[in-house]
Amino acid sequence: MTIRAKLASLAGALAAAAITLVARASEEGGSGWSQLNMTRGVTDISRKIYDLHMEIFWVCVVIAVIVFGAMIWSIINFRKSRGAIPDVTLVHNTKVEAIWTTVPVIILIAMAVPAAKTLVEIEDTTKTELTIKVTGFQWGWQYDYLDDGVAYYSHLDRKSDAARELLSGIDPNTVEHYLLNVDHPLVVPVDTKVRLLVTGADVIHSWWVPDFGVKKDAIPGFVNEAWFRVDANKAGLYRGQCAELCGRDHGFMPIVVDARSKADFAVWLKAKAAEQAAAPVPGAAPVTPAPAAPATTASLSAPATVH
Ligand SMILES: [Cu+2]
Repeated sequence: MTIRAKLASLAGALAAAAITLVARASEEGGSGWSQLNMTRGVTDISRKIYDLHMEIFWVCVVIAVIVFGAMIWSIINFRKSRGAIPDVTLVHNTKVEAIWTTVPVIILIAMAVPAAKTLVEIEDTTKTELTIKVTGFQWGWQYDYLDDGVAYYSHLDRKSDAARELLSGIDPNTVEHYLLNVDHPLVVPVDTKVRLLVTGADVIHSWWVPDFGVKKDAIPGFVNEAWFRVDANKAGLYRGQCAELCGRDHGFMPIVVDARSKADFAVWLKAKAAEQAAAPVPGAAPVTPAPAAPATTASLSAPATVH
């Protein structure tokens, strides 16, 4: 096989692989390319992260086209078989070296400024309205509504758990949201700045929900902060997974967030607090007395914790 034939067959194989990937992505819903890309998400921050990602992606594309274009053009036009003679005027040429040092520096600064701005916003956990402690453990999550006396565990749902057993005989394709469903989702209100205090009970885990643009390591002995504010009109279920290899069942500790309207959330929180006051969950945080005033939308929108 000549080199040319080998290259042709390699290019053919790559193109076929790319087509399969896009076709498969389109089957799974949404258009092909949007499935291959990051999600735009349902928070202001997730959209900013997405826009930043696209901006820098296009910078990379332009650089790649210019650099690879010049390279390929030079390789073809100045090949030895055409009798090309090396031009050494550019070797150790101060002017050229100054240009190809300055231009990348300018490009890097131009990219660093918007990236830093978004990063600062991501880290800004001031003026939060609800604080939830998230503890990752082998293998699940514990959610602790610090100001409301509500705490519970969130595990892989039973259907996925039964199907994933070795020789279970259950076809995973028949299980809805296989390995992406939990028994007790994290319930949060929309249009509310929710602060998460993320920690680990045993090894390092990572709380990751792509639609919120949140991925935070849960490290034993450390408390990491993260926050999100789900768009007011985007109530619904959002799924994520542990994103830090944490042991045998790392793949079996999904995350589900149930974003509800402020009123629905207030009702849920009150009911859950009453339920837990009646029968405290073993291992859960001590229950604080329920507030005298009923939890209303108004009391929710007022900042519970201001820093
Ligand atoms: Cu984990």
